[in-house]
Amino acid sequence: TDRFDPAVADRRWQQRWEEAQSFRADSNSPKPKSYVLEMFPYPSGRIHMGHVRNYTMGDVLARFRRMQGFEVLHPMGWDAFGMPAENAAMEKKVHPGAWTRENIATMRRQLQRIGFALDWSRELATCEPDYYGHEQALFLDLMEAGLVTRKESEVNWDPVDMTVLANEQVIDGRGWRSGAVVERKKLSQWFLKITDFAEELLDGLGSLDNWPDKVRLMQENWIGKSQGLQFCFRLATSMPGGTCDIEVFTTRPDTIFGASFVAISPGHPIAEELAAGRPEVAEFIARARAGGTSAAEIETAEKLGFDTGLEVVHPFDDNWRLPVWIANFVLMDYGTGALYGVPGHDIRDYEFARKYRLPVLRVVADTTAGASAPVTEADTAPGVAVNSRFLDGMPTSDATAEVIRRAETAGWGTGKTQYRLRDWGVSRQRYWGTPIPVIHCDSCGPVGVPRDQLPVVLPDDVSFDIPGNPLDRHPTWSKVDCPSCGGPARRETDTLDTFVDSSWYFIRFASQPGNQPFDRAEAEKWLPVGQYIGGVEHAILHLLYARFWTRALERMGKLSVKEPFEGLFTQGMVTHETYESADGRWLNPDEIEIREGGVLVERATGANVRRGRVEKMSKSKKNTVDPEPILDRYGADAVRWFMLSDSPPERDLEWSEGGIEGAARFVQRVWRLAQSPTGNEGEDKALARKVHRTVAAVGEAIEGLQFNKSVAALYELTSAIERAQPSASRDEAIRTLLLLVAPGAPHLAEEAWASRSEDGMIADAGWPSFDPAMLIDDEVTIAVQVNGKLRDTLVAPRGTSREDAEALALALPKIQAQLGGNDPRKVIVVPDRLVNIVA
Ligand code: ANZ
Ligand code: ZN
Repeated sequence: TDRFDPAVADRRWQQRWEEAQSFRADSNSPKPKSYVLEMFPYPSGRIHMGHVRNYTMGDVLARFRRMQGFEVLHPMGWDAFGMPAENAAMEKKVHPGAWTRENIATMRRQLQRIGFALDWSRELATCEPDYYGHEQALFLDLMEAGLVTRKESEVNWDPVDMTVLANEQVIDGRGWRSGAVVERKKLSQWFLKITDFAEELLDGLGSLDNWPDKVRLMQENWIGKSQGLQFCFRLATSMPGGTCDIEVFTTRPDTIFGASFVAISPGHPIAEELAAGRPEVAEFIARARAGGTSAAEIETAEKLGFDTGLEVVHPFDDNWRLPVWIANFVLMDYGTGALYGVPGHDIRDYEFARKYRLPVLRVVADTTAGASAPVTEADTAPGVAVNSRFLDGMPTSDATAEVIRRAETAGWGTGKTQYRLRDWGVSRQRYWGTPIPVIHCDSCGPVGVPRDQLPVVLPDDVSFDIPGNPLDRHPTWSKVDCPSCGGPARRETDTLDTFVDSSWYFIRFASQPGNQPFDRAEAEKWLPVGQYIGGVEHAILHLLYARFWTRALERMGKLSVKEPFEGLFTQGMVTHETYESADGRWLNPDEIEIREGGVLVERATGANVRRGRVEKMSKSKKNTVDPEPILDRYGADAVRWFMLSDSPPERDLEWSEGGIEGAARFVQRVWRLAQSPTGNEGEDKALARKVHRTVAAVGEAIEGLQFNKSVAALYELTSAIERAQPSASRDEAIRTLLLLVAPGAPHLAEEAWASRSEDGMIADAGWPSFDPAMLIDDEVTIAVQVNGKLRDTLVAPRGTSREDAEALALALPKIQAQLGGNDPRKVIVVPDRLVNIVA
């Protein structure tokens, strides 16, 4: 047939691959192993273009590796716990489980339509007891290894809904449902001791050569190692010598003579002590606690302070007193929950000092001459110490070392390495998550659930009619006997952060026995993941937690892998124009029509539409394009091809009608070539060389995840074949073309392969090799100038003689036209480069 029909072919080959179990990963295969993984999706409802792009990239690599002779593991599953399912339960009255499983079914069917080379036999969903039960076992392992702690920590509290809110549920300081101003509230919660691994996690970044630099840098900053000084201030009212009243941590000991106040967190024990006796302090603390707990919320909130009236003594001067304030920007769980403020050189301190009229001193300047320059904004750059007594003139780093040295010698402070990284709070006061396998007993304290009672399964009979955690109000679920003393006890009703689920799914993909989380020997055959592909939004949390989890398993002797992801690639987003109606509504591309002259109108009303910016596809801007109708119309390969073709994969890809149509045309062009008669004779050396070059270029591009480059090389080869005369070389070129397009357009490749009566499926074919000798260019392009001006070029064999080059140049029609029938006065030839004709 003269047209490739994806409606028939897609289905056919998907079925064949399925029947042949082509993409099943055999852990016992003697072949070298390759593990290709894309971040597994959250089953939100339907596949979106971002998924399609992400999974197409991984698929091309997985298919390429398979053709290269690797045993490939390319699995798929579902990050299935989380808030949206509970929101759906509250809004639509469907059970989170039913909602999630239905979405999984839809999205699985959609992914299958795109023809991804996935090992579906390893599919998993984190919301199934068969997954989270093993996670509970791992949690118990961590508990036994001392890597789990329970401590008080602040959560976002919605005082109207009387519920804990996730950070995402706090919008501009208010609860997303109630609109009430959110408060910070202390709760006892479970933490994983990721801080024990801070140095290791930082160090390990150095070995991740195949990670983007920007991601490594983001992790480094997140871990935030800083060298500083921890020391005690003595209250002016306490006796001199040895008293530690307020301990502070600073990374800038060099600025100690610029201190103008000491600030403590609203949660600091001294603040709480003062509040007990003074209602105005209690009232201030309540006010300071309003607003969310996220760093961004605290950073942007207005600075609030309360002068306690207390004073402390400067460590270098017994007569120097500093006032003690309670300030909302001081975090309780960082450093010591207290600091000394240096408004001249710290942005937050500056803002605070201006508001409360505290002194602003300059103690750092570019040079000693700048000592009296006024401070008009916090000057955070290093320089030399000024107005700082014995430190004057010292560069910042020396001054820092000097203060630490003096503090340590005199015994009032110690140099300290500090990490910004906090322990990982994993308690969520939610239903749709992995139940934390702990039982609380009044006499025994928290006790791990005995392993033979795992999994602790979520109860199905829950209601979402009122806010809060349904597990808390379930009539029976939490009432259990203490596993230790047998007395009445209470099941933990917090569930695990969903980032725990995604911290080890790649291990479970590699090995999934029924009786344990994974089989060590089998998992180690596959791990680490060779290439991990996903969104840059996971650059910090997910990737850091997974690294931690892997190292924790390693430390516990359960896995000898230190880094889970050897290669990481963060792909760009899929974007689309936005459209806005005359009355300011965002319109979906479906709702508009292009009239003559490119004028956009709203289909329903005929009113003009404003073309907005190109932005990431999102529901809120209504600029999404649903992949499914596109698949119906163009077939899987055109969609896949477009995802690969238009932009470098790390950049954004703008969805366009023209782009998908171009991809669809390419599919048909390849198909038409494949239908040309075979059995031709004769050699076409130029074409053969082009084929070898393309094999080399496409292989190198896919290896480097530069899919757009591989596409460009294939466009070139296709055009070259189209231009060539029938020959044995051309037959061979078409065959190779099919092998090269197979990772990107596998249905087309299979259908064409079969139509040419090739053996077996292309999915089982080997990647073509190339002859390096054929890569060397033996033709050159020679510039032809007339009177020094470029007029034309010619292609000639390398090493063409001066005489031949001159003759070829003079025979060019454009040059003859330039000469107008006259003989040239002189001809200068630079062999293989240039012919210059002087007329
Ligand atoms: C004096 C000073 C002077 C500071 C100066 C900075 C600049 P990093 O570098 O992020 O680790 N700090 C200490 N504990 C804090 C807390 N619980 N909440 C908020 N801020 C706190 O930050 C360390 C710096 O953050 C410390 O150094 C302290 O302010 C502040 F020109 O001390 B600095
Ligand atoms: Zn007990």
